[in-house]
Amino acid sequence: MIDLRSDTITRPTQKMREAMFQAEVGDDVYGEDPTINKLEMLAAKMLGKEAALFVTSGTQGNQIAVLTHCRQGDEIILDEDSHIVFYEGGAISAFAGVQPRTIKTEGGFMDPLKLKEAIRANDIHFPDTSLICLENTHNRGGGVAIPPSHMAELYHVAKEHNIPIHLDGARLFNSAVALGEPLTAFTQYTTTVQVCLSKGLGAPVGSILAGSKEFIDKARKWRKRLGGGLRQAGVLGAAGIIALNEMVERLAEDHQNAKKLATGLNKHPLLSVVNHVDTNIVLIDISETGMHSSQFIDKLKSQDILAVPFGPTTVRFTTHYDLNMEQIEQAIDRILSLKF
Ligand code: TLP
Repeated sequence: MIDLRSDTITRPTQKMREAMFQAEVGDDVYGEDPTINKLEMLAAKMLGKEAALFVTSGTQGNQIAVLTHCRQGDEIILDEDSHIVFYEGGAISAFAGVQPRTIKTEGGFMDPLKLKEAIRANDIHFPDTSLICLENTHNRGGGVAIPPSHMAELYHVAKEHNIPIHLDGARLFNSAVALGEPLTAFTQYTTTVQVCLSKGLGAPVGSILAGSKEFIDKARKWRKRLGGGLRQAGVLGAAGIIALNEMVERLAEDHQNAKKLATGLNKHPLLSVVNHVDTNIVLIDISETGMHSSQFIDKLKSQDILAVPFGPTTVRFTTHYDLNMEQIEQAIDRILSLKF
């Protein structure tokens, strides 16, 4: 099976498994897990923030960020196609009780003017705008790497209105590698950031939420309230340390594989790649086949290829370190031979 559904399917490397086996641990709710403490310090340093918190997932990291930044009844501004709006089960409304004010972006690039216009004035009728959420890379935009210069423009609008920015950086490492920029080039324009260890970096579980020490102290309490206070979490943290220290640069291979896949799939007369392949995501439009994406995915499955639907006529393929160039070539050959 050639599994191109997501980079979340990667399994921990041998080195991660050994580090997990040998991890020094303690009770992290008491702040006594040395491996988690080391991971959080390392992550904070890499992200250029004062402090960091290990959380169970990207979704939990984003939700804790919203809970910590906002109060019930506040409004938060975000892209209508952002993961937080599209894929988190309405959690911002269910848990934080905030109202989303969504903006249509150009493939993940939020127009600073539209952002400015969406910020509420001080009026008794209006909710308070208490947070702006950005996403980089942008998943539904096709893994687009948003350059720091664009983030700077949005940051200046936010700063003018004294509104914090939370970055859903589930795949921020992909942007950093694709654009050849350090992580801090992006995070300098954020108040808080969430990054996933369990996507392209290959750790089995976990994300990092980073920000000021004061913010992370409050976030730690939210994590506990949500039942995310783990005990001997160093078993997981040990894999996270390897993810941060050893798995970032190799993302370039995934990006190369995605470009190869895109070039290959474009040769099919009925398929067309619709995104600019900056990182590890390829989106194809299948409307010319006359199929719905779920039928197309079943057809792929019969050829031992897995992908995910991204709309009625759009399908997503994601490359990752559990797939090598040879498997990408096999996937291309099999897809090019499909008849509709
Ligand atoms: N995205 C998953 C699915 O949920 C769609 C995927 O396969 O791409 N932010 C972004 C931008 C994400 O893409 C994801 C996961 C998350 C947050 C949530 O991370 P987890 O799955 O750890 O909760």
